[in-house]
Amino acid sequence: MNSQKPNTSNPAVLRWVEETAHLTQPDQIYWCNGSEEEKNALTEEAVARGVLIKLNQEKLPGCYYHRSNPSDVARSEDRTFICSETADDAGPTNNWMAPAEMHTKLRALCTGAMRGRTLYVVPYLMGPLGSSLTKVGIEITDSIYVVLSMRIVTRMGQIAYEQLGAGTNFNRGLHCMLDLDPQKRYIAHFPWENAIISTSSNYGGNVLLGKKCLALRIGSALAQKEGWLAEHMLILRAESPTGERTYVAGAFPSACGKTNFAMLVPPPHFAGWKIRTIGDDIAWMKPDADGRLHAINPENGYFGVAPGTNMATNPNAMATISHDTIYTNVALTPDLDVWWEGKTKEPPPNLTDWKGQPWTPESKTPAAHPNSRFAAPMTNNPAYAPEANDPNGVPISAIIFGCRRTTTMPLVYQAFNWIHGVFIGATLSSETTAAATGAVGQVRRDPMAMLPFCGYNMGHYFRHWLRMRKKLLIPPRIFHVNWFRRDEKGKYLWPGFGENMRVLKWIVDRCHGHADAREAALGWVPGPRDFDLTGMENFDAMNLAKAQEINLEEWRRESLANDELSFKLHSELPKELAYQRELLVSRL
Ligand code: GTP
Ligand code: SPV
Ligand code: MN
Repeated sequence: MNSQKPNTSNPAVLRWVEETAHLTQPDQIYWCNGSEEEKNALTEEAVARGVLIKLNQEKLPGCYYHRSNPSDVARSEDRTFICSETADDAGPTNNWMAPAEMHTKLRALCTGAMRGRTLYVVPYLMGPLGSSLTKVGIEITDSIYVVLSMRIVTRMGQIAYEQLGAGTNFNRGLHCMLDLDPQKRYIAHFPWENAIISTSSNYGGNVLLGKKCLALRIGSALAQKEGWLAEHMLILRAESPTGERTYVAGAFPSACGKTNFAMLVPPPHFAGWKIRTIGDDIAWMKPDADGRLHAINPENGYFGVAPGTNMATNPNAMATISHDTIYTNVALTPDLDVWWEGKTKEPPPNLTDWKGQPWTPESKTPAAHPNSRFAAPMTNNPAYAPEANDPNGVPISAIIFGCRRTTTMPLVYQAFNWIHGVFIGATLSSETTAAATGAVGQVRRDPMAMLPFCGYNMGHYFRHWLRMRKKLLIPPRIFHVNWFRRDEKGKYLWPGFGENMRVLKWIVDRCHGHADAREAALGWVPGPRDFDLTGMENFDAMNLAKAQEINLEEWRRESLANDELSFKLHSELPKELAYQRELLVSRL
């Protein structure tokens, strides 16, 4: 390895790396440039050190496998802190610690933390080169797995120094793996310093600092100050057979279907419709001169959920991850192919599970961890939209709030207007998933799918959303969807995946005034003739009515459950949302 000389002359970068090296005392410093040769050399080294396993190169060219520590398999929300000046700035939905106190704690943990190790300097961009929204970050890490993953999910290397120039405005991210002891795990954000420190983890959103930490937590705090939105949203282009393009953003909580929706393949009845992916997890959106909200995807790759992904549910994802992908915590076949629950109907007879243990279909535990993931470049996606690289972003016509709820929430409804839409987003609730540590399947309030990602006071965040209306001549229409409602027997009421095209079509038609709707208690809903069921097997208007049912009794309970968050935010809750609550109750 021969990159112990800085590849930038930016004094602020040089000084910060020097200070950090002084603190962490690595054996050597490696300055990443993002080149192909560098990737090959680092990959080879990771394999030699046992950090990565080379997969079957005939079946999966350029693919590698990583197993994380079993105590380190998902985001740790209880160890995630917003260290703003006051607890009020972080608000009641975030963990807070005073910046000075957190710095003292972390300085102690990071002192000498890289002894005997390499300190990697990872410069990266969040956003296309040259966009007014794009941000520069530098992550200092002692994890070669993080370096190789950041190279996939961000625009990493020299390109970041190009955008930075002689400037001092870059996010300072420090990641020390330590010994992965959960007690030493901190994901600490310092919005006022544009800094992040992450310790004792080596997994996903905890350590790929450009993603949740910079693009969402620090990003949202910045967005509030600067008048834009940093959101946990997919971005897609829906193109009609006549070539009309509609851009849609969707906020669904973690593991609730963003990647799948962003890569949707329409069923045969919708031949001629094309869905293209701009982003699958994060949107940065800004009111533009045309009075519309324009969105960019700050990421350059997907860090997606493996379980459930297969040729029927998400063929575009399967193609995306067929080469040049890093897999984490999936299961392995004897010939070093990958497998996870739901990949094939019948599991292979013999596997090595995500912990490295032999596994057979009789085993009582899953072969792949439920939060096992892939990291793949977005240009691998057959449905990749080249607009993903457009510095001006794409104009958003619709925003969809999506949830995972077994009961209560209908398949789709539309907000009456922007403020009602903000209320719908603010009261979003969803069942917890394996994307974060802790219990799975518990309904919780997850406003705008941002509960774990809003870097400041949630009440102020709602106010920011409400104010955005005044900056928009043509505000996006707002919708709510739920692919996960079930019947009494536990069967999904809606087939989901490609069939979600039917919902998307109604949404797109509503944006252009092509589809009718009926006024219901929750908002506008499709009438029976406005929702295309042609070509569906075993699904008729009766099934749709069941998926769309609004049960007033359930909704009264839902309103009370929502009050819990309102009480928590009390004085900071914008009055508009209290009025919307009253209006909803009056309609129930
Ligand atoms: P994060 O990356 O954690 O933010 O997740 P995500 O929102 O991108 O969710 P993703 O698309 O990866 O889906 C999560 C899980 O839900 C996977 O197991 C999918 O197979 C499953 N899923 C996605 N869409 C649907 C759907 O329409 N119906 C059903 N039943 N399951 C779905
Ligand atoms: C999420 O949890 O919403 C993710 C995965 O997208 S992680 O990058 O681990 O946060
Ligand atoms: Mn996500």
